[in-house]
Amino acid sequence: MERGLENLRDEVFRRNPGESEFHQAVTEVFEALGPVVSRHPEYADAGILRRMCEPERQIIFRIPWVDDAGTVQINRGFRVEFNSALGPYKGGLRFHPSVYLGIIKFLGFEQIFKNALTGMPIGGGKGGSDFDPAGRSDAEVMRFCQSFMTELYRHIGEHTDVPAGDIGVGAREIGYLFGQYKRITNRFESGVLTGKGITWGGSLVRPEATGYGAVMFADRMLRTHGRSMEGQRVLVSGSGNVALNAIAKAEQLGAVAVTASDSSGYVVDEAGIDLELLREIKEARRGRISEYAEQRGGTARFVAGASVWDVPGTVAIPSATQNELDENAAQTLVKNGLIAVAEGANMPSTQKATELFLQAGVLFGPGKAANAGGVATSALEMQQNASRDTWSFENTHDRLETIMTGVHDRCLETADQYGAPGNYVVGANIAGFIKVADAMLAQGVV
Ligand code: NDP
Ligand code: 2IT
Repeated sequence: MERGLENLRDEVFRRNPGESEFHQAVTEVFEALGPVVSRHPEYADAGILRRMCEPERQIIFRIPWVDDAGTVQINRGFRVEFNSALGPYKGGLRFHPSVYLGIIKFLGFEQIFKNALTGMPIGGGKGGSDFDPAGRSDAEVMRFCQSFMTELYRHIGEHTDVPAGDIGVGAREIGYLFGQYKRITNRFESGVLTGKGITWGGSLVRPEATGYGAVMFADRMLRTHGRSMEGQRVLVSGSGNVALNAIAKAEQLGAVAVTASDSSGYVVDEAGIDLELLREIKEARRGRISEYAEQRGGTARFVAGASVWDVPGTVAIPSATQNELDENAAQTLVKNGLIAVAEGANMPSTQKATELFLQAGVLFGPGKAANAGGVATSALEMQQNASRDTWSFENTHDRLETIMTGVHDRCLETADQYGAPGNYVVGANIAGFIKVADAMLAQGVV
């Protein structure tokens, strides 16, 4: 790493002790920026990167609520408004027991560059809570969401900060959050949240967009090498929003997706995942992945507590969570003939795993590029809300495809310009950084 960047990274580590995921996300960006700082001293002079690493605003709050047994529960809520150089803060909310400030800051930091890469007018932010929705009734989830929004509403708005979903936050939660926002403010302000239901301001294709986009990105990468998704054997991790829709798009493009997972283990289905069955179990019933193997019979088996990356495949779409794919897993995948990775999740590959993929010549699409289809379609939802319009599935899908192609090409061109041909990690980080940096330069020291 370049000397000035190393000093700055150390300063960021000192100012944000114990936030290992945030440190990891910052390190990845800094590793890529060497050629930029030497070519553009004006960025350092204006303190651009130092300002980028310090969120514009961080909100931490208490969320009291009463469970079905009548017991008072206390959770902690977060919203980190990281950077508004390109537009209102934009990024999801995560409800998971592992959430603390370091997770929200890593996600918010990634979001700045991801959102810039989409070409849409959106800044970067992220939020969430250590609330665990697993095993909670709908009524408990509703009371929790209402309490969460009772604080959050004063910080957000269609021109200020626009949250959406992430792990543990889907259509149900966005509905309860929107209802409470509307009640408190007495405004039907559709553009304040994205991922809404289709009859009250949501966009077609938003539910599918992240998984679809990640597979489109993989297809684009493969095409630069005269291949495509057709005929690929695809490994998907997770079985939530991103994973299910990655499996769907892989199948549409003529690939066979053979795996899915959750925190209890994975299933492998040699005949290809039966998406209808998996959706019924995971979406309709909020069940566990093991039930898939029980109900599918013959071709499928469930492996408890093991890594999905032990299964051989040619394309991997990690779609569960951060650091789910480590160096050992990467080694196994390469040995088994992997040719491409498109990260559906945020930072699913450890730094060592990423290096190993790049050294082995695996086509590697980092999350901030490959999973940008979700937030990009959120921006399309905001456009529809602002114009009080609703677009057809086909039109919105075409827009998503054009955006993903644009993200892909921008990464490749930038990697070329900065002496790292074919390296999407370098391309994504530099392209995202420059767009935000130039806007910050123009807007002065704020
Ligand atoms: P969901 O809550 O719908 O699904 C999450 C899936 O990942 C579940 O199968 C869950 O299993 C698994 N998972 C979560 N945490 C862990 C863990 N610590 N260990 C093992 N498995 C885990 O979330 P999404 O599909 O929306 O999000 C998945 C990833 O994609 C996240 O990294 C998110 O940040 C990223 N992402 C999401 C976008 C979106 O639009 N939703 C956009 C861009 C990125 P279990 O149920 O057992 O916990
Ligand atoms: O990580 C992400 O990009 C998301 N969870 C989606 C954010 C959004 O605002 O749609």
